[in-house]
Amino acid sequence: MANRWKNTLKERDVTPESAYLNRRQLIAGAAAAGAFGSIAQGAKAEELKPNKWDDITGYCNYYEFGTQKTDPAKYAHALTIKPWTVKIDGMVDKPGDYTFEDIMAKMTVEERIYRFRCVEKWAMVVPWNGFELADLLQLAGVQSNAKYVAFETVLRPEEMPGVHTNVLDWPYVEGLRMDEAMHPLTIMATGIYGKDIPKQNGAPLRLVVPWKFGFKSIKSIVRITATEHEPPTSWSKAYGRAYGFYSNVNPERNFPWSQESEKLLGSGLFARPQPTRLFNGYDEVASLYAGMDLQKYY
Ligand SMILES: Nc1nc2c(c(=O)[nH]1)N[C@H]1C(S)=C(S)[C@@H](COP(=O)(O)O)O[C@H]1N2
Ligand SMILES: [Mo]
Repeated sequence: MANRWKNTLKERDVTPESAYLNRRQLIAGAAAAGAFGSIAQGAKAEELKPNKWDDITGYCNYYEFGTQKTDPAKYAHALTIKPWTVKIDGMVDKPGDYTFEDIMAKMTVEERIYRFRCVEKWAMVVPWNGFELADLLQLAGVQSNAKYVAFETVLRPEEMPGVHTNVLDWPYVEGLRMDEAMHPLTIMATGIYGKDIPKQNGAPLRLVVPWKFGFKSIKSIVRITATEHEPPTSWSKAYGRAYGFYSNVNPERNFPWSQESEKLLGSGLFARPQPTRLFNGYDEVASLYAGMDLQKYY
């Protein structure tokens, strides 16, 4: 739906070519100007060549539709996404059921080309369309003493063949610390390549946090709760020793397996793995974790 909305803009439209091509200048410039934080793109734009549509939409993790990579593309068509409402509650001044249309009428959709890294060691580059989560939280009047944000995926057993197994506790839940949620790199994606986001990728709206392992980027969100306490997350409930609340991309993580390298999707069976980068290359988030032991807070 992304491009149907009149306030849709592309990064290219608002950013001079030279700035678009240079992340560091862009971020530094944005900080200096104090105004253009929303166009910050992160991780070396000049190197980012998006993966093909078929790779992005055909190789998915969405366990509600099955655990095979091709299951979501096969079964997610059954998901009803109209009408869609997101309940925003907890520590907000304007709690309520927000329809997808209400939200989209108020948000500015941009294109964000981001690296995306799954804990399974595959990576891809996705041209998302979406809006900053911070804008939605502000729309709901998030209160200044809220410390975390919790998210929940829709749960519809009649439409989701995978939820009849207990591979995870349903519904799928995730969470962010408030400063992570408010960071300009954190978006709610509603499209890919300028088209509506496919159901297998989390239609009609899903979180994208490019510096964290992919499982933090929760799909098909129906509830967002501002809270004082760190919320439970599906993968830490399932296997907390491996998958903690933070789950920042980190080449030094070595449990349950080494995260030292990754392989770009579509690069071919015999392509060489490439080194994993701390925070998936989005160095600008490092300050969020200053003084934290990333081995302890994994
Ligand atoms: N609700 C829900 N969200 C989810 C998942 C899931 O199984 N259910 N899988 C996660 C994992 S492990 C990854 S890697 C990404 C995959 O997103 P993609 O299929 O769009 O590439 O979605 C994440 N969000
Ligand atoms: Mo993942």
